[in-house]
Amino acid sequence: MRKLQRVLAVIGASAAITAGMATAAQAAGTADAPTKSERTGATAEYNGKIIDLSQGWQGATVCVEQVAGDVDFRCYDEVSTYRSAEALPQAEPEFGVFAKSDCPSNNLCLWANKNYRAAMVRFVRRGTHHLDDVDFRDKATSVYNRRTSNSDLIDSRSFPVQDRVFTIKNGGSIADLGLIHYPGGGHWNNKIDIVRLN
Ligand SMILES: [Ca+2]
Repeated sequence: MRKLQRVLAVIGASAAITAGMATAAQAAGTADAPTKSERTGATAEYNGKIIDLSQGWQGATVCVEQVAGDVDFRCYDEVSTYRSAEALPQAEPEFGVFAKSDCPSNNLCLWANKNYRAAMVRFVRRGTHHLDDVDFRDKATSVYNRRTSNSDLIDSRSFPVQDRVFTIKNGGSIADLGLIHYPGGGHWNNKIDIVRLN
């Protein structure tokens, strides 16, 4: 199953939908970017149960978007467990510390602390992802767009003020969004509400 998921990750979201997984894609908000009132929180499998990620991570430290299956995300509470399950290198500078290498190819990853540390959420499906669906709105401090196309990091603004959009190119990473200038003053730390994978 894991192998299949990796293969699908490479093929991409459109192929997954073609394979009859449109329902799962829509649940993740990738279809028509529904408004908040139309959306439900993302589902996640965590320690053998299904949780609603929008209501909190319940102790999880890393949540990984799934390409296929009954849930939108899979969450882990141990770094080592996550790395084993996802076939990532176990080497790490300090115990329990995340690293940029925890974000594999084709993914866009957000971390709660700078230098790619603390809680991490991983997205792989092309399209719009509302971070309040995964309880990560206004929480991202570092980002790695390990994809072959650019992605948009968006801070929602109330009409008539336009949303602020920061485009991060393919392969780009930012260790501290606090160093990125925000239009009109301030910085991008803890600002991102939506990510769009192109
Ligand atoms: Ca915001």
